[in-house]
Amino acid sequence: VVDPSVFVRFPLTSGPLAGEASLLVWTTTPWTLVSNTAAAAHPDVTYVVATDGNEKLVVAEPLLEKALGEGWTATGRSFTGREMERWAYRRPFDLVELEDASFVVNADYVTTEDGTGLVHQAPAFGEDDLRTCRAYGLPVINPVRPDGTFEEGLGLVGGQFFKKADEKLVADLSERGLLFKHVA
Ligand code: VAL
Repeated sequence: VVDPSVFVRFPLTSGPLAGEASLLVWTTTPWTLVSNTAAAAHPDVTYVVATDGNEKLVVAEPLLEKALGEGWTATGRSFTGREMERWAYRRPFDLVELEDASFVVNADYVTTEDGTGLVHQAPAFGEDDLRTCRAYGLPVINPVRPDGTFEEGLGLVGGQFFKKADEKLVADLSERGLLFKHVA
């Protein structure tokens, strides 16, 4: 089974681009977006604000073309990952309770090989994520039970097997205009 990769808009709610641009965040495990606590940026990478004339997305400079494709250009505004630290965003799903989270963290393991240079963080499901998020005092959210199903009462994923939830979650992101790209 090849994991799908999804590119998701995380609308910024604090910092200089609040209400104006979204982080474009990449993940290969959409079902873990329910447990998102942060988005990781490399402190030394330059991130650009790109536009298609309609909306603005933040991506790592070296990945602009690869991530966004034709029709997107840099606006001239850029920030280092270090400057973006703690910018807050609206998380993709609010199915579980979460406080004092949903902001940009810095992590050295983020690369500019694939994706957008902004990596979705779910500390319950990744070692790097756990280490990174711990350093920021972020909680570990795990709504998946030992049998691999989501806890009941979690809206569109409640009771579902985690891998099966991918499809529903991606469809929901798409309906809400948050899905930029889905590479199956
Ligand atoms: N960070 C990883 C991802 O984006 C997981 C472990 C959540 O797919």
